[in-house]
Amino acid sequence: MTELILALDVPVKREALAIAELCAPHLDAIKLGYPLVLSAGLSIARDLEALDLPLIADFKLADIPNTNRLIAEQVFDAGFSSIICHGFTGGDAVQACVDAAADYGGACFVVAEMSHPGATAFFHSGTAEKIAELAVSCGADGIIAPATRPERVKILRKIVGNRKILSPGVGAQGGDAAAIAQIVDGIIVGRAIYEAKDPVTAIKTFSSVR
Ligand code: OMP
Repeated sequence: MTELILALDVPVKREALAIAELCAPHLDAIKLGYPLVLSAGLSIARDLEALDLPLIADFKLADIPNTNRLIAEQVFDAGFSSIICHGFTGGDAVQACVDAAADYGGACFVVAEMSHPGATAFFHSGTAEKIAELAVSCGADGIIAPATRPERVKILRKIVGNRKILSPGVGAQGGDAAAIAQIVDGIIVGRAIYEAKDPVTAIKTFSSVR
């Protein structure tokens, strides 16, 4: 079954914890990034520990290898189980993230192509394909690919084989959950859940298609 991952981009700690607790029984993982961690700190991972869900750190690491490793180590030390990094930085920078993840028994996902409209300016013309190849050659656990462009995900799937594809862009960004759930390993959903009047009912609409 396709995993359901909540993007917890709620910048008020108290509200984020309440939504996470409410949604946790219906989720496979929670993804946290700058909006929440900049306001609540990395220790938010410990606050969410009791929910017993994998926590994905979405800082889209995009630095030199040494800096990527230093950031990744802090993230894993804080209790996260996966990191997301960019791939356009090249093989050595991605390898630093993959190696750091491996040292902690964690996972590393590489952004191959982004989901927003502007992403086509740089990720198309073969770039996403090259990044997906890089993710495979570095031994990454998988890639991030856009739910807003299932036809592109199919192309990237041919490159990454059975490595995981996690896909954001359903709901608020217009991607069709039912269509994308057939071809990826996990869908990442934020606003369509945490901004819903009833987040659990919203989750159930996503759960029903996977
Ligand atoms: P919603 O658009 O609210 O569902 O949130 C989507 C989540 O996925 C946000 O946390 C984004 O930062 C993230 N995301 C994308 O939307 N597009 C991408 O191409 C990559 C990501 C990501 O790496 O998670």
